[in-house]
Amino acid sequence: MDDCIFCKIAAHEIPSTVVYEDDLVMAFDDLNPQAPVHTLVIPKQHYANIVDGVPAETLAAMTHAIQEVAKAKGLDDGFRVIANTGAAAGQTVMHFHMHVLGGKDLGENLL
Ligand code: DGP
Repeated sequence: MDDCIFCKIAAHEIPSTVVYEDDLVMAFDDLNPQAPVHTLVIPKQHYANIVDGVPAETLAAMTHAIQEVAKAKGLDDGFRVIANTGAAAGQTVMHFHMHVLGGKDLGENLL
């Protein structure tokens, strides 16, 4: 996708703080963190959201990346994973991503 900022991050055309990367996925720190740890996990291939036909292999790679983020960031006490899906849910970047949030007591806040 030519105009997609996360496609450009995945292709290293736009710089980001990479936490984990493999052939299928990338994890990088959010530009506007909502918690002490706020990392995004994306597929390198463009999918609009979690229900846009994402292959099982890619979903498994994203789960693995979440584990790697938790390890790298020391999220031993727990963390939250959120995938805003569609504009009404607050999705602003229409390239599937999962937020990994932690590093403080998140309580019952939604994000
Ligand atoms: P969402 O609202 O679920 O679509 O979250 C999009 C997130 O992406 C938001 O928390 C800010 C982050 N973001 C947007 N543009 C960039 C960028 O260029 N670099 C990084 N690292 N994060 C970005």
